[in-house]
Amino acid sequence: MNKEELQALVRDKLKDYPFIVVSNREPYIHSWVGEEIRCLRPASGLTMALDPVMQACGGTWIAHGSGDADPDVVDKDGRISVPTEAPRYTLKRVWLSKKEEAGYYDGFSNQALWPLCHIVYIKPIFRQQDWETYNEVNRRFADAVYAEIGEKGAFVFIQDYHLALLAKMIKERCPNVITAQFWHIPWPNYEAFRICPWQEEILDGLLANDLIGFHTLYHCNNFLETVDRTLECRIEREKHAIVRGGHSTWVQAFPISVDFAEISARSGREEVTKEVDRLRHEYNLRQEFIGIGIDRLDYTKGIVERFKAIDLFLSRNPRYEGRFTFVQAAEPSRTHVDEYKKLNEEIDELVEEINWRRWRSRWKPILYIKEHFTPFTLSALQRLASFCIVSSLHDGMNLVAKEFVSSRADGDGVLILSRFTGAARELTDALPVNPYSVDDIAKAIKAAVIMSKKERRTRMSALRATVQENNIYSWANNIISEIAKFQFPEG
Ligand code: GDG
Repeated sequence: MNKEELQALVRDKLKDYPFIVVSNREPYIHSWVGEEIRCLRPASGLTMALDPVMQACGGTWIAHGSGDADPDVVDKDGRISVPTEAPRYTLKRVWLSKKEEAGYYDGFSNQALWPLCHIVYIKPIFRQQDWETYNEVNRRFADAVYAEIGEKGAFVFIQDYHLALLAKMIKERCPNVITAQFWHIPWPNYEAFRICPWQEEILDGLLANDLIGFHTLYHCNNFLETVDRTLECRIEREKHAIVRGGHSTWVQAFPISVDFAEISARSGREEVTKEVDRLRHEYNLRQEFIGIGIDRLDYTKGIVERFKAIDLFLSRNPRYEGRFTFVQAAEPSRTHVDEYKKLNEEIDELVEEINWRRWRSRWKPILYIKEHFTPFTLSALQRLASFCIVSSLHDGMNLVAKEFVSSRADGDGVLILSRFTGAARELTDALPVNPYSVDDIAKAIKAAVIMSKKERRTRMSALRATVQENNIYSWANNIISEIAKFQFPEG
């Protein structure tokens, strides 16, 4: 499936119904840099995945306007056409106060739901005030959807855990919509989820959807089990449906992906070749082996374990000292949340300690760069790498793994991949690791650097075929084809 085929499908299946995407994070952020306004793409798996779909389908994307220049570039209704250089769809921004952001985003979304759904042994924090703000902000998004479609028929595609109550709120006011929600993070088992004091309200909100999607069948089954043990309802397992109060919600797995064709083509462009040269020169990346990691700075991504493994690998294999550098691109994330501040400090100290102990002349084992990169720089990093480590302790999918594979049009490079990512279920030609075992990751690094060119190429070719086949357009196609089976109410 490609972009054009998806466009044809949307024209055919959704006909004249508006296509609305709603998410917390916006796909383009406008910021002031001195006297100039710059537009940047956030480091977010969700927006990276959905932007090509929206570019293909058109429609309206409603999201929180988080950039300091966002209000300066929109019309009176908060709208702007994006991408600005070649507009394909409308971005409508919802404005939130600092207090709302603190309670809904930093608070309930990222200190309660995020650690609740990722089993990495960080205790969720449930504050009554955060929950109330989360409700209010979901209501603000519902108002924005209503302002956009009124009582007309429409297809509303809700994203993620920030908006668990939205479908119910929308349906109370917009009876002619069909809603689908994609949950981008894992859904834990019932035992884990039931500690949430508002578990029933969250499930009640989600079940207003006609369709709920997760990355894997395992997450779907966890969800069905949670609903079955929490609410009065009927589960039709063979149909993967939940029937409650006469309404059915279908629950299905749709493994998300990336724009393989675009990323693959980008990696061969002249700009990327120049960027590879610049990086080599600027950071003195002339070693025989370059490993890379690209992540939001998040405790679920297993960055600490990765660095300890690099240290262990060098202790066991001292002949690689000076011949190997690991480049970690880490974009700071959720910086107001205490757990993230702690992680930031922990990683800074760890890198400092490892590099201090091992440096020689101009060489250090870890090059830790904490900044936002452009997609071109990310492509360049991916191209110059001998291997990429994705060591998430728990991850819904992980797009970095799929982006690395897509960018290796040269057919080389090794992917070391945590077993606890959704991606590990599809990318079976990667080197699998248990990220809790530093020893396991260190052995995988060794395996990557000694792997023969023939084996690297065989594995990479299989990985590329998988991502090429199940790309982001196939993902959108699968969801939209399911939606099209519902009868759109007359509006
Ligand atoms: C959630 C789920 C699921 C990173 N640094 C920069 C940058 N990035 C981009 C990467 C990638 C994205 O951010 C991160 O995506 P992931 O999938 O790895 O992780 P989450 O953000 O946690 O995403 C995840 C995803 O949703 C989609 O459903 O896969 O499991 O947790 O695209 O390349 N992008 C730019 N500069 C950076 O410095 N431009």
